[in-house]
Amino acid sequence: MDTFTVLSSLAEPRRLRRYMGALAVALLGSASQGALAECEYSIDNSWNSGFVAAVRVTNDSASTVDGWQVQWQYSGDNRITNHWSSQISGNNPYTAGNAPWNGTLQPGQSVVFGFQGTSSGTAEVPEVSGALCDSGNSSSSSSSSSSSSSSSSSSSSSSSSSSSSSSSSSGGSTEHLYSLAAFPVGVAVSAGNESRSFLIIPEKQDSIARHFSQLTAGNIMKMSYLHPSENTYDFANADEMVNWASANGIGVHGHTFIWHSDYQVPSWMNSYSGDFQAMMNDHVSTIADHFAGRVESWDVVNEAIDENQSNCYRNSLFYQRLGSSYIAEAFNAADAADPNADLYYNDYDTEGGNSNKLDCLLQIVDDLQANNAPIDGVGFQMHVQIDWPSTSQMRTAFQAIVDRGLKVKLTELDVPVNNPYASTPFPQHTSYTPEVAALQKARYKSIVEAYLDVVPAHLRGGITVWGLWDGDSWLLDFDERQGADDWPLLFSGPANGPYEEKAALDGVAEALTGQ
Ligand code: 9MR
Repeated sequence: MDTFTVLSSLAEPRRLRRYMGALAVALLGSASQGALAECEYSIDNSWNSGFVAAVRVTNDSASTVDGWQVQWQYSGDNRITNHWSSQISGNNPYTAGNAPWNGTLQPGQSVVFGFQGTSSGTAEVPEVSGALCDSGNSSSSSSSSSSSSSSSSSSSSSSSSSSSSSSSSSGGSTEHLYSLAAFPVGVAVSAGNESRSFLIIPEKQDSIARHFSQLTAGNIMKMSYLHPSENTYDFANADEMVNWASANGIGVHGHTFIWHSDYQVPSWMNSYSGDFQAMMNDHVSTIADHFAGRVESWDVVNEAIDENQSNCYRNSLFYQRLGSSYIAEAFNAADAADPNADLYYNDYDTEGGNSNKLDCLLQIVDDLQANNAPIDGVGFQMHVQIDWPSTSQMRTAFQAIVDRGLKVKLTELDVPVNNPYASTPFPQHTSYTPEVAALQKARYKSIVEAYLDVVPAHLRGGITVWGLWDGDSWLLDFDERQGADDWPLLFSGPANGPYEEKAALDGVAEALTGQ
């Protein structure tokens, strides 16, 4: 068995965080040999008119299962309105079958699928039945599941990934990216009322559930979304996203409590005339408290640096009202409300190419540590170019944070193939050819290699790409890119080529498996 196959069979979602799974499930897997097969229904969240629930199906037989189906019926008025990671038919009773990508279960593997529904008060926990499900009596009935095991070839082909994909623009040989890492592998998503919300696009849900272990809201957990007026917090959209993640065994990184950006500071805050410090602390702690236990890490303060100011601090609303101490105050407020979340300072252009900005970052981090602010790590956004900065500059930047005993998280990685700041005419590439794909794959790979080389395992906060599909990338609308097309992410589509996994994804996988 190659490394990939071992890891992927160990790290299937089990309602544990997926990357913890890479280590912890190794133990669970061996301990559960011979245990009864399980089809387990659990409620993730419920309120007076609805619920979010999940079913976990485990293959405890000795054979590979190729396709699964389970049924259940509510005795009361619970009804399903929305589902993900399975194909559901019927209307009480319900039948759920595998999605195209999660039908194969190796011995010991689990799959989790989720759904949302309505109720008039009580979220029921019905019995789930199916060929794989043990009825609960003595001998394991799971052997029946092996009936469909004939095509058990499944995942091992993934080990062959690398070289061939480098000559093609598409990838597709990686089964579960997240299973290759013992840290979060994340993706930023549109959600809530955004037009490309993953919650209304099943293909997005499939790719996310298949490859990622953490979500960041690209927008809907920013200040103006969560705190639209002084006395109003609006958590509905964010809760829907967080519930989906939780039902799929996926973690959430929160972005962000404090950000100067005009787009995101709610207008009422700009004109606030009361005690600004108390108001800011209340903002941070109310949000941290609401998501405590469901959001595992936060960008506490985003983009506070202006490297052109002699003291490094951006002249933001928060700096104007409170001076530089607002950063430590925000960390303290977050920590008091949710002591278990990892707390990050997050910024762009700090990954080495701009040495003034890196110097400012280190000054701010040193200041926070000198003041005993509860900072756990630094987020490097990583909106890099295909040829800038060099990976040796990145290594220097990551090392400086490691030297301070802090976690390093790559929070917003994307790699456009055209560089508007290069000396060659822009855009350098007008189509996404296999050669360009190979260049981009190599760049993604070398960035992940630099991360793994420099950051020791206990300080790896994870790697998140800033968007799922090329056509959704913020870069396409970024003024400085003058409307030029680009292909910066790990998946093509929807308007930007057919929807498929790209060679860039294989580049990440190769780095994670040391190929
Ligand atoms: O990708 C985000 C884009 O959709 C928003 O319009 C924009 C303003 O809210 O923010 C973008 O995300 C930014 C992130 O929050 C902070 N780092 C830079 C990201 C790209 O601009």
